[in-house]
Formats: sequence, C-alpha cells, structure tokens
Amino acid sequence: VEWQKVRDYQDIIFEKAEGMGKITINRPEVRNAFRPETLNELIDAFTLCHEDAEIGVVIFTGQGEKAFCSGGDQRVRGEGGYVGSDGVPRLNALELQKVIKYLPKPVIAMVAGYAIGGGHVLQLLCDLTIAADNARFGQTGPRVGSFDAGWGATYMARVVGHKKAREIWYLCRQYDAQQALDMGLINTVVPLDQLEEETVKWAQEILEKSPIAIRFLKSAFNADTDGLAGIQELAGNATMLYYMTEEGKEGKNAFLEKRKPDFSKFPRLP
Ligand code: 1HA
Repeated sequence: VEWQKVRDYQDIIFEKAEGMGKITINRPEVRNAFRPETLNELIDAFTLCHEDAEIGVVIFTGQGEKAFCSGGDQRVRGEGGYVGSDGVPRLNALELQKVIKYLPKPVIAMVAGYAIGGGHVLQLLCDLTIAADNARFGQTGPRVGSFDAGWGATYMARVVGHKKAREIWYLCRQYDAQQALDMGLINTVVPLDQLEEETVKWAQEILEKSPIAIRFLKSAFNADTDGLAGIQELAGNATMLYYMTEEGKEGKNAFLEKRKPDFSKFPRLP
C-alpha cells in the first residue's frame, strides 16, 4: 500500500490510501505512551477520518515492533490528570475512546508488542484487533495507581466475560497473543512480518461490503452497551437514511413550497 501523509503532527503519523486511514502513535522511545498532546492529535486525526467520505476503515497502530501503546505517559502524570504543555491536567484518553467508538466506520487495532494500561483499553474499544505473535496485553492500573472504571472495565466484561475481566484488572498480569485470542480479546494472531499485510486484507474485505450496512451494525453493537447515548447514535443513522428517501424529502419540499405535505403515496408496510 502506498500510504500518503494527510497532515503533519508531532506525536502521531496520519496517512491514507485506498479507502483506508492509518493512524500511528509515534513515540516508540516510551513504548508509544500518550501525553495530552498525543491524544489531541489522535482525536484530530480520527475526526478527520470520520469526516472523510473516502475513508471506510481506519487502522490504528503504534510505531515499531515493541509496542502498540503503553497507556498514559507516567512522566507527565500530575495531580488530576496528565499535564500538557498548557500546564492543565487532563484525562483526554476518555475523549479519544468516545471518538473511536462513535466513528461510523470500523477501526482496526494493529498490535505489535505491548498494548498495556490505557493503551490496552484503546485496543479493546477498536472494532477488531489483529495482533502479531509478539503482542502482549494487560492492564496495570491497580499497580501504578490508576483505573479505568468506565468502558475499560465494563466493556471489557462484555467482551471477555466478568470472570476474565475481573482477573485482568485485579491481578494486572500480562497475556500473550494466543491467550488473548483464546479469551476473545482479539480477532487473530499472525507472524510479526505479516502484520500489516493481514490487517490491510481484513480492511479490504470490509471495504467490499455495503457502507450503510456496516455503519448500522457498528451503531447497533454500540447501542447494546451504551444506553441512550447508543440509541442516539443508532437513531442518527436512521435519520440519515430517512433523509435519503422520497418520503423524507416530501416533508422538506412541502415546507419549502409552502404547501401541505402529501404522505398518502407512501406505503404503511407491515
Ligand atoms: O489508567 C489510565 C486512565 C484512567 C482513566 C482515565 C484516563 C486514563 C489514561 C491513562 C491511563 C493509563 O494508561 S494507566 C497505565 C499506565 N501505563 C503503564 O503502567 C505501563 C508502564 N509501562 C510498562 O509497564 C512497561 O514499560 C511495558 C510493559 C509497556 C514495556 O516494558 P519493556 O519492554 O520492558 O520496556 P521498559 O524498559 O519498561 O520501557 C522502555 C522505556 O519506555 C522506558 O524508558 P527509559 O528507561 O528507556 O528511559 C520506560 O520508562 C518508558 N515507558 C514505558 N511505558 C511508559 C514509559 N514512560 C512513560 N509512561 C509509560 N506508560
């Protein structure tokens, strides 16, 4: 794939090609730990993927072979959150989680090496995860003085079941790629040198499918776990589809033409 750079960033790389976006955390010297600036750049790039009608699937990864992401950069952890260059403590990893979850296109985590802590929660929230055989997964919060009791805990329990999720969080062990696959935490394991090739293959298979079908399925999977916020998203997609119908257009046209709408021609199907 001939990746083309989309925009210049400091902590990440954002490229696209052939209907795919590719977002890479580029801080390999700290195992791709994120600081507030990294998260702001990720939110920006994922938002561009949301807006870009040419992109149908996003691949999310980390630079190098040692890590996908090791979570929050502990060197800038201050009182009340991670402190950026503006001096303000933030927990904007939670904002990024929302952006990934509500992006109406599949996001595939491509994991080589460690997906740990807040970095592990990010891979958890991606639609699919393709892992290299050197990948290692786990939470560290209760060991390093943190926890993600939001989706990090509750959605994990939906994915791997309560017993496994509680084990992962209470013991803070690491799991290799095969163990992660066996517990349903990821989708497949491939040799490290085939990681991108395999991930792109999965992305291309999705891109052959109906975009609206995929979009509704993603929002339905979200709606199941996200209460009214999930329904809001599912309903937004229904509205989009309704606007594309003649019935939906009749209401708008009648208003603009200052006449009574005539919905009589539209069937009330069983
Ligand atoms: O819990 C949350 C949140 C909760 C609510 C809301 C928002 C949240 C946002 C974030 C988080 C968190 O992410 S908490 C969890 C934070 N992360 C960790 O506890 C992982 C820390 N790192 C490790 O356990 C290990 O480094 C590793 C298993 C990922 C890799 O081990 P390895 O291969 O033995 O490398 P290591 O030598 O440990 O690390 C290489 C370099 O990267 C070291 O720097 P150096 O000594 O070369 O100068 C190391 O300090 C640095 N590094 C690794 N991870 C981090 C890091 N530096 C800062 N922050 C890191 N997370």
